[in-house]
Amino acid sequence: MPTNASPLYYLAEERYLNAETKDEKIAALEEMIREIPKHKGTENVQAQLRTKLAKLKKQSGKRKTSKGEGIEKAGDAQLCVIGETNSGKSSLLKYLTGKNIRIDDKKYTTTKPEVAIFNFDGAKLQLIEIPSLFENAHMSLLTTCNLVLCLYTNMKEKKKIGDLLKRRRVLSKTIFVLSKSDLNKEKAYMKFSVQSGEGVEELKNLIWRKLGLIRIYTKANNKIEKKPVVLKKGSTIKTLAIEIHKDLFTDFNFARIFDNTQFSGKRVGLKYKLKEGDIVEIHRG
Ligand SMILES: Nc1nc2c(ncn2[C@@H]2O[C@H](COP(=O)(O)OP(=O)(O)OP(=O)(O)O)[C@@H](O)[C@H]2O)c(=O)[nH]1
Ligand SMILES: [Mg+2]
Repeated sequence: MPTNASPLYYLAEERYLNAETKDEKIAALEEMIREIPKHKGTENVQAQLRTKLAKLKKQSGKRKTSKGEGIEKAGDAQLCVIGETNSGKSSLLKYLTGKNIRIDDKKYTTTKPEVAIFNFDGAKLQLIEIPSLFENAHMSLLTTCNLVLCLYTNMKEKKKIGDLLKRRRVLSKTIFVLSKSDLNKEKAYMKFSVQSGEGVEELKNLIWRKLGLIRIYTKANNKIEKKPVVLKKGSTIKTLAIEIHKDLFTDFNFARIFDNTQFSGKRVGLKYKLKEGDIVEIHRG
């Protein structure tokens, strides 16, 4: 396991391990190589990853790397927003991120991927609107992103985009959401409206749960850091210590966990499994 790897590295690694096709494996490996911290300690792992990638590419006859339209990953996770034209993709991006994006009831207003960062209680989620022309170059972003949000306003749209996502093998990381619920009285598991605000909080929470990430707050000198460290669900104190600074791991003595249970303040070791919202104070030896 590489030291100081970001949550995105682990998500890519998980995708690599669960990949069913060579193309998915290649995309996941490319991401692992992008995300792995570049220092001496990881040189061996980097070399192993590159060898695996070269072998896979040779087998699948592909040499060119897909750079996802040159959009650099940023933040703690990357989400693609897809849907038929006029389904309200830009409106959702604007609502969540505040970015001034062109919104219009004319068809195909967005022709290039729109990128904006959504700050979700300290976690930074990169949102990308996929233009509804569904060009291959844009659709390749679906493979490497962490989550796909599929907006639809009726069942016909849901079926059409659902089929596209199935062919791209990204259904398992897709959330289907009925948009414009102020106009649309159709029943849906998840629906929202940027007009009335209905369902937006529920949608944010669902996104967070589906990403499988947790926010951990560090405490030092009696002060709780406002900005959380974002980790993969199931991470331990060890992952946290390495993520903050490798010295914290090598000098580790014990940690204290502050939470809303009766055990708040208890001492724990490196193997302790963290949970969403934990406040952690690390003590060096
Ligand atoms: N009533 C209502 N109108 C909405 C809502 N969301 C978006 N709209 C309207 O729907 C139209 C299309 O919205 P956009 O956000 O531009 O849709 P889009 O999916 O980005 O469309 P393209 O980029 O053109 O493919 C605009 O006129 C929006 O004002 C909503 O929640 N309620
Ligand atoms: Mg748009």
